[in-house]
This record gives sequence, structure tokens and C-alpha cells, in this order.
Amino acid sequence: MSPHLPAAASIPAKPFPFQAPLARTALLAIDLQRDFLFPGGFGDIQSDTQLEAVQAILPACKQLLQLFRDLQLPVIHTREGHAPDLSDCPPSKLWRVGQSSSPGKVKVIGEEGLPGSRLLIRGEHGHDLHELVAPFPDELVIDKPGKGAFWNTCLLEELQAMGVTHLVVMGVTTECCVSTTVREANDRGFQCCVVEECTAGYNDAAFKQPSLDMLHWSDGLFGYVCTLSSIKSALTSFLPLPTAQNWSIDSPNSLDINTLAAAYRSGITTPDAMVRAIYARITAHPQRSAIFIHLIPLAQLTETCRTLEKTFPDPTARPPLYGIPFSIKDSIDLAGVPTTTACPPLAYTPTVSSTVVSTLLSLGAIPLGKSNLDQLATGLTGCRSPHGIPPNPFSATHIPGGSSSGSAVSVSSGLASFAVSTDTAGSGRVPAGFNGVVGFKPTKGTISFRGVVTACESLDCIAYTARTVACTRKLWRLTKGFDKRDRMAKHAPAVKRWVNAFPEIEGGFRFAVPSEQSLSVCSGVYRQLFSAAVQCMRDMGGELVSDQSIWPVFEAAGKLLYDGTFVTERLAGLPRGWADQHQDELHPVIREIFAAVKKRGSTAEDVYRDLHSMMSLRRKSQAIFSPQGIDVLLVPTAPAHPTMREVANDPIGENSLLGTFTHFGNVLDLCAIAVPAGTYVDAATGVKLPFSVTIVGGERMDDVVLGLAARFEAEVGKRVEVEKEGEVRAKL
Ligand code: TIU
Repeated sequence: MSPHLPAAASIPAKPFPFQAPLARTALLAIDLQRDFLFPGGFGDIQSDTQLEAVQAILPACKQLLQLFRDLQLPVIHTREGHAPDLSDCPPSKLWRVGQSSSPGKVKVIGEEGLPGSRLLIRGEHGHDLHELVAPFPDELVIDKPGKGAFWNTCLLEELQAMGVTHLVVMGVTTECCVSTTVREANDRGFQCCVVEECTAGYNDAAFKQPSLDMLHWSDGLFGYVCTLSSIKSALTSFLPLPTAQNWSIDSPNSLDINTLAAAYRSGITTPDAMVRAIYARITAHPQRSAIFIHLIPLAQLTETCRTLEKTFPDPTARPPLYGIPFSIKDSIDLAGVPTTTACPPLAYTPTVSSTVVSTLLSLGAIPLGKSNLDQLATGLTGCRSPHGIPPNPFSATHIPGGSSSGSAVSVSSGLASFAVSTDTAGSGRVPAGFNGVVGFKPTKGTISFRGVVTACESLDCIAYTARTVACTRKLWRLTKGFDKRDRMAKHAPAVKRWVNAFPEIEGGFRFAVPSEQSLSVCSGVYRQLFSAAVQCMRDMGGELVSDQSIWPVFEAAGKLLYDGTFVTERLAGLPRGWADQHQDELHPVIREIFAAVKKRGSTAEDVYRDLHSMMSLRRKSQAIFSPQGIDVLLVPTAPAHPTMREVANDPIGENSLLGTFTHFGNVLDLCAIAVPAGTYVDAATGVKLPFSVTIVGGERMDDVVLGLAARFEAEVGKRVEVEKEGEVRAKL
């Protein structure tokens, strides 16, 4: 949403004003398909209709759509229909629509309706949306096999992913799909408002008014009803939104996804100009080859930009990541470019991009190159690559963190808007923390891992690094989804949750922190900053739960990762016998780790024992992250920020310390986000370093974790300023 919009709009409605918090409001356009709007379509055939009444709403729908687009608020379209083989259509439905008594009207779903088009079948002409209200490339289209838009669709997950809790609803038909959807939405916690002139049905004389009255009757039994003029006058006062006035690579937050998108929309810069500026910056970086293992040639980048600019000339109708530059961890495939995992003897050149990268490309993002990493994505230090250590922009002596070292450094050094990487033991979180940026590890198996070199496959996960929680959320929302070609992919849960439309009233949440004893491994300044972060969470309405039985579950799960047999899975990801045959080509620390793993001589029995322990701990963790337990766990992202010298002196010991608060994440199938939480001056070197905390949530609680992280980010933003004031006062 635009930062220029006010927090909430009050729209006169029945039974009382609809208070829409604009950051959480979307337009839902129901089934404005040819099959419901054209003579010979499903609506026309099925009912002895008043098709004109339904067609007559189109200009009003277009106005409402334009209003939401002008405000840059999300728009979601639905389409009713079935698979071509009707496998998702209950026989009862087919049978009933075949009972028509009107001669010539006995046609059912799947038969020809509009000329050459099967009725309500996905992919057919009649199934698609009417031209006047066709979706833009950044708008979501939900295909629904039923009347209600939530049934057997991903609508709830998508709305949760966007953080939407309030819906303005339009479309056809009032008595059927609009009513069913609003009734369903009500049970799922949404606040809905139907716009009277933007909905109609096939028997308006009898049904339209009663349908709308039933929705708002009894103090809003299911929701609200307003008029087009009332919503227009409530919302048009915020227009036009201010446009970006200038952009240069050196302007503040120049590469932030939203800043860049606004600059493109205003026409003050283009992907081509951006790419040239960022390329100059990358090539001027003295240590660029420690950050990027492979850079895409400038000529290829400008060619990509030209194609993008030609394909999407309309600045208001562009894909959501149009012209956004990103870096790719070099364990993730980009077609035509070598994937090396910083282990040259294992390099290969894929012909197909990984699913996640393909999706990012299809959304308009521009890949700049492949970023450095700890070899074989094994490590949390960023000091285990033959290409050198990516330089932490905050300090020449401190580590960047790993294994997604180049990913985090590319974002924190202003060499990419975001990075796509991986996180097995904390590889997305730790480097983000040490680089003052956001690092998000969603629930495992929810973003496809296909086309990514595995480190420890059953515990691997895609991660994103970006400057803000909002941008990270956008990347996750746009690229998540079940991929049947990824054997570790997870189906969406059958039982769905609901949303809280009133977090400002019911904003309380419960959180836990590590035990005192485990926090004692933190440096003094990390302890202080972590206490401030805990206070910040309390000030946000969080209740700190001090239940001594919680932390040991996370601690035990963390130990399973490297002290148990799971580390052996790293060998199983390599060709059989490869690690033995290529010892001399491995980074010395990786060689030492693999040798230690072999020496243990773990048996299959040991592996099963560990698997059983993991499942017991997962069960316990599920009980912890439940309505009776806590919403989230707050941990320091790492216990301290070591120097490169400290890591060189004890590469394995320092590494395992770094994972104190991250190792358990994938073992327990959790999601987690590392968020900047202030800065401090390092006593030994005098440099200013970032501090970071990680908010951890249960499986599939990604939207909850992201929502709290955004609030935390805003709260910390306020405090950092207060801290500065304090510093000034102290000096005086
Ligand atoms: N039959 C009917 O009136 N409507 C539907 O089947 N779908 C919608 O309302 N969109």
C-alpha cells in the first residue's frame, strides 16, 4: 500500500460506517466472467434471466476497480469454473442444472454455451473475465470450483499472506456467489462491505434487495452494504497519490522494492537506467568477486530491460517485481549460468532455472548474478569460500555471516534490491542479522526447492533477504505454493485459520524467550540489546510467558542438527563417494567437518533414533505454538558478532555458537524472520554494528510472524531515533 494513505477510511454504510484500515483492505471482484454476462452464457441459460441488469453493473464495477487501482490497493478477481474433465464438479450440481423445464435451456456445465466455448470450464473463452474489468498483471485471479470464493481455493491463504482483513466486494450474482462469499468471509474473521451498484443477479426484482438486506441486517449479521457514491467520496479525497519526484541510485532507499516501483511508475527512471547504475556500482566495488561469483554481462541485462520495457509500456499495469534487481545464491539454478555452490569441481550449467527463480523472472525481477556462499551451503560464518569472504559493509574486521554471505552483503551494500538464498541451519537469518537487513525463512516446503542444490535436503528451505519486512513479505507471497515436482513440498493444510480484523484492539500476543542460561552465551552488549527488544515486544502488547519447559525443546532440537546424525545427510546430497575422492578440492573447514562426520561412524539405528527424537520434539513444539501456548518465540539472531580473526582461530566452535538460536528452526519445522533491532558501537574496534532479533513462529504461521515483525520494525524505528536523542543529550 502507498505510504501516503491514511490509516483508515470511514465509508458510510449500512448498518453503520465501514471503517477500512487501508493497509489491510482489498477489492474482491466476484465472477465478472463472460459466462455470467453474455447471452448464451451460463447465467443466461441457467435462469430465465434479467441479463441486462447484470450487464448494467459493468460501468460501476469499472469505476470501483479504477478507484482501487488509483489508490494502489490490492485487487483480487475470482472466476467460477471447473476442470475440463469436470473432476472437481459434484454430480449433484450437474444433475440439478440439467433439470430445467424451459425448452432449449437444458444445458449443463461442460456443454457448449457461448459459441465454441464450454460452459464454466477453465481455459475456455466464456470462463474468462469480461474485457472491461480484466485483471492487471499484478492482480490475483482465484479460480473457484464453487459458489463461495473460499471453498477449495487458496483465497484465505492469499489474503493472509497479503495481511488483508477488510474486503470491499462487487460482482455477480448478488444472491449466489456474492452472498455465499461474504457469508464465508464472515466466519473467517473478515469485515466485508458490498457495493450496491456494483452487484446484480438474475432475479433482481425479487432477490437483490433482500439479499443485501440479509447481509447487513441485525447489526451486520454478515457485513456491510454501501453505495458507490459513498465509497467514492470517502476514498477519492486521498487521490491523486503523490508521485515519486526523483530517483538516483544514491537517493535514500533507492533499491527498496517499493521505492523503485514508485520511481518506475512515475517514469523518472527505467529498468535500463537502474541496471546501468547498479552495474557501475557493482563493478566499482573493490571486492566484488567475493560477493558475486558470477555477474550477468551488462549487455544481457540491458537486453532483459528492453524486453521488459517493451512488454509493459503502461506504468499502471506492470507485473509486481517489474525491473527489481536481485542476486541469487550460487546454489540456486539460473538457466545458462553455472551453479557452483562455491565448490568448483561440482559446478554445472543448468538449462532450466529453479522454480523460485523462474517465478521471480516471470514477475519481472532482473537477476544480476550468482552470489558467494559458504561452500556447499555449509556454515554460518561466511568465511568458508574459495572466492574469499564477502565484506561486511559495517566493518572490515567482522564476519558477514553465512552461508548466504554474498546474498546478505549484496543487499546491505546496495548492490541488489533483494536476494534469494537458502536456510538450513540459519543460513538466511544469521547473515541478514550481521548485515542490518531482514532475513526470512518461511515454513519449509512452501517455496519450491526444485532446481536448488541441496545441503541437507530434509531440512533445507528457501530464504529471502531484503531491506524491509514488507518487501520480504511480498517476495514470499508471490513465490510460495505447492510444487509437486519438489519431493519435500508441503500441501496447504486442510483446516484453515481465520484472520483478526481488529489487531489494534485484540493486539495482544504471547511470546517466550530463551532461558537465562542459554542467553548467557551472548556478549554483554547483545544481552542489553536483546532485553531492549523484549521490552519493545511488551510495549507492542506482547505478554512474556516464562514457562521453564519451553526453551529446552528448542535447545534439544538445535543439538540434533550437528551433534546428532542429521549432519550426515549433507554427504547424502553429494554423489556417492564424492567427498572421499575430492577431499583436496574442498575448503579446509568443510573437509574437517566431513571427516568428523565420517569418523563418528553413525549407524542407521542412530539415524532412526534421531528421527524419532525429532518427531517427539516437533509434537512438543506444536503444543508450544498453540492457542494455549505462545504465538512466537523471540531470540537474538546470533549470540555475538565475531571477527574474522576469531572465526579463523576456531572455525567450527565459533560456527556452532552462531547457530545457538537458529539451529532448531528447520528441525522443528518452524518459520522465522531476522529483523534489525538497533545498532551498537563495538568497544574493541569503535565501529557501529547492527543488532538483530529473530521472531520465530510455528509451522505455517508465516503471516503471523511477518505481521509481528512489521510492527516490531516500526517500533524499533521509533526507538532508534529516541536512542540518538539520548546519545546527544549524554554528550551535552
Ligand atoms: N447461478 C448463479 O446465479 N450464479 C452462479 O452460479 N455463480 C455466481 O453467482 N457467480
